[in-house]
Amino acid sequence: MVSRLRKRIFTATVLAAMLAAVVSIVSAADTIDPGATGARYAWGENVGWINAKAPTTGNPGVVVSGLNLTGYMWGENIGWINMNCSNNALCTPANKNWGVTNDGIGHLAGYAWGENVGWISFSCNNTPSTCASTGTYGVAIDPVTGLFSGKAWGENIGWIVFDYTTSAANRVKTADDGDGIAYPIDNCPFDYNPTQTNTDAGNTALNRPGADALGDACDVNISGDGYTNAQHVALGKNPALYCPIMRADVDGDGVVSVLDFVKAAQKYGQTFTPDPTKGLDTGIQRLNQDGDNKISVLDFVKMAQWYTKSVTTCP
Ligand SMILES: [Ca+2]
Ligand SMILES: [Ca+2]
Ligand SMILES: [Ca+2]
Ligand SMILES: [Ca+2]
Repeated sequence: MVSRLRKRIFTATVLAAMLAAVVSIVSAADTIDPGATGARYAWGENVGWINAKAPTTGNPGVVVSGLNLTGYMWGENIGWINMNCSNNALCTPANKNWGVTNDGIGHLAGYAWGENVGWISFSCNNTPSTCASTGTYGVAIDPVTGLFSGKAWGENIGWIVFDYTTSAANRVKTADDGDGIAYPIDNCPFDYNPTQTNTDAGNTALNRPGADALGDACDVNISGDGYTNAQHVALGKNPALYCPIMRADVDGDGVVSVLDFVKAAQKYGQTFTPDPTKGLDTGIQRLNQDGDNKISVLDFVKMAQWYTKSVTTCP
C-alpha cells in the first residue's frame, strides 16, 4: 500500500516536472523574426551586430509584450544583454525593478543590462534632463509592422542602432500578436487580446479620471486610480477595482494626508489635456480626482472624504 502510494507520488512528481519543463519552453519562446528572414539584428557602433533572437544556447531571445521586453539579446563581441530583471528574479524595489518597458503601443524606455558592458538606456526620457545633451533618442516598435527603429545608448559602448539599415531584412522585427485585430483598432497591438477589454474606459461615465485607450493587456493601471497593477497586487488588492483612496493618495505614501493636499494646491486652478495613450497618470494629471481635467475645489472635496485613510483599506 505504502509503495503504491509512493509510486503515485513519484509519478505525479515526474508529471509535474515534465509539465513545468513544457511550460518553461513555451514561455521562453521569443517573438523575434517571425518569418525567419534574418530580421533580428541591431548594430552597435563599437561592438558590432547584436542579435535579438539570441542564437546560441543558454538563454531565450527577446519577447515583446505591450508592457515590457523580456528575454535576452546576444552581442557577437559582448555576450548577453538581459532585457529585464524578471528574467532571473533579480527584481527588487531597491534596484527600481530595472528592465525595458513598452508603453503599450511601441515606445520603449527603461534599461537593459549587458553582462560585460553595463547599463543600456532605451530612451533619454529615463532621465529627461539628459535629452538636451544627448539629443532626443529612444527605441520604438512600429505597432503595424513590428519593426524596431531608433537608438539605445550603452554607458560603456555608445550607440546601438535599431534601424542601421533601411532594409527590413536586417532589422529587429517582432511577430504579430495573432488576435486578428489590426492597429489602431487593436487597443494592445503587441498582446493577444481578442476581447479588447479596457476596464478604465468606463471611468468617464462615473466622473472618474484615468480613462485611456489602452486595453487591460497592455495597461499598467487597468483601474485608472493612479496605483499600478503591480502596486495593487503587492498590497493584496484587486487591480481591476478603482480605489478612491489610492486616487487621493497623490504622493503615493500609502495614506491621504495634508501632504497630498499640498501637492494638489501647488497646481490649483490649472487645466490639462489627458493623454489617452498613457496608462499611468503622471504630473498634474495624477492630481485630478474627477473627470473634469482641472484641479479645482471639487478635487479637494473628493480628497477630503478620504482624509487620514490608508490604502490598506482598499478592496
Ligand atoms: Ca492585440
Ligand atoms: Ca485602459
Ligand atoms: Ca499620501
Ligand atoms: Ca478635477
